[in-house]
Amino acid sequence: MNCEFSGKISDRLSRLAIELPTWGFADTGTRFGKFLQDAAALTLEDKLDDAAEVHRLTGACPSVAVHVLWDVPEGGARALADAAAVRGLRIGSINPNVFQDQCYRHGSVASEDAVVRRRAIQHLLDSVALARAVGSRTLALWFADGTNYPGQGSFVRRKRRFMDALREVHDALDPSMRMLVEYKPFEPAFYHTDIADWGMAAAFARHAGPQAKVLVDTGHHLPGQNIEHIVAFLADEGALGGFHFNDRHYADDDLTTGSIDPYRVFRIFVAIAEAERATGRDLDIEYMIDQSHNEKPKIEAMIQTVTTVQELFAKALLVDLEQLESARAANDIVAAEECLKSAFATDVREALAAWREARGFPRDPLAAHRSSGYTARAARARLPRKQASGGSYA
Ligand code: AFD
Ligand code: MN
Ligand code: MN
Repeated sequence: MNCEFSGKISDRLSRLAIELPTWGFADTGTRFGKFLQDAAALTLEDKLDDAAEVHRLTGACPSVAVHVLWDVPEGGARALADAAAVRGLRIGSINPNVFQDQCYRHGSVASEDAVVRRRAIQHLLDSVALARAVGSRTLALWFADGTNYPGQGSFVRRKRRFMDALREVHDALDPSMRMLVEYKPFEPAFYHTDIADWGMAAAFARHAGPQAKVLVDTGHHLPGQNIEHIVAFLADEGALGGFHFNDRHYADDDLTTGSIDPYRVFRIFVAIAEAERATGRDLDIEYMIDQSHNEKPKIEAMIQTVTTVQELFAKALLVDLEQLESARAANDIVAAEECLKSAFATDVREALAAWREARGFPRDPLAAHRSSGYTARAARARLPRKQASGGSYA
């Protein structure tokens, strides 16, 4: 079943900004190793060039998430903001790194070592200053803190350290800023993670202050969890800050969004559509991609993700919410379910292609990229630099 977008859907789609992560353009891997791609981004400029290519072809990705220790150039914040602006982009969420340095072996803000805790909090405060300097309003906080063995740590003492640290960081935010507290049930810690689920993240956010919200990473749920229920609950609480989109078959697999279970992403967007209908306005949340493209060409994977998010969001906007409410009121389960199934079954690709064309973008961004020769040019330009840098590229 094909469709045409109403003005309302077309307008709402044009307000769906999808943030790209710098780390999605660089060589990544698993703990078992990295497989290098000739065209993978090496430098911040490479990453921003690649993000600009995705935005050029989709028009939906004006901002780029950065990781503080991986992306901030020598010239600091000004150079970072300028490097984005010159490519028609802006810096989006600031992601501190309090998980990779040796001192964080036994945790960051939850560490038993007060010096380590202080260093981690200072890095978070420096990240707030960086956000201020580049004009970002969002601090995206993910912590690897946790333990690997029973008895290793005091759950409560660690909880209180997090509450103190997040409160201190929250109080350093400018009024326009927000901190998004991300949760993850396991990995790299395998016995407990200090911010393990949405409830803990919501409690930490509530304790930190009104500018703290919850960041829902779609890959950070144990099998069987109902993510759309979590999203609806957090949105109704005013506690939803945004998403890290990816897909998973087993755990935090960071596969491309909608590649495994598009119906799950669609149901999340139906929860968003219902929340926006209830409030009469767009939810003020960040739609961010957080994926590792270990096998797929990175820009192709990113474009696939953006167009899939647009498709599923458009399908969710097709759900007749009035009809759904009537079916619910009548306990007509089948009719209610059919409201979702018929919207999900609608092929929106032609309508999306026309919508893109009307806004001056390629009807098929992926095909446009694949025929552009961009990746081959990037590989020619970057491979010599990689080989010159030695290491695993040699
Ligand atoms: C890893 C973590 C988490 C975090 C991301 C970017 O699991 O999702 O948001 O890295 O730092 O995927
Ligand atoms: Mn994430
Ligand atoms: Mn993750």
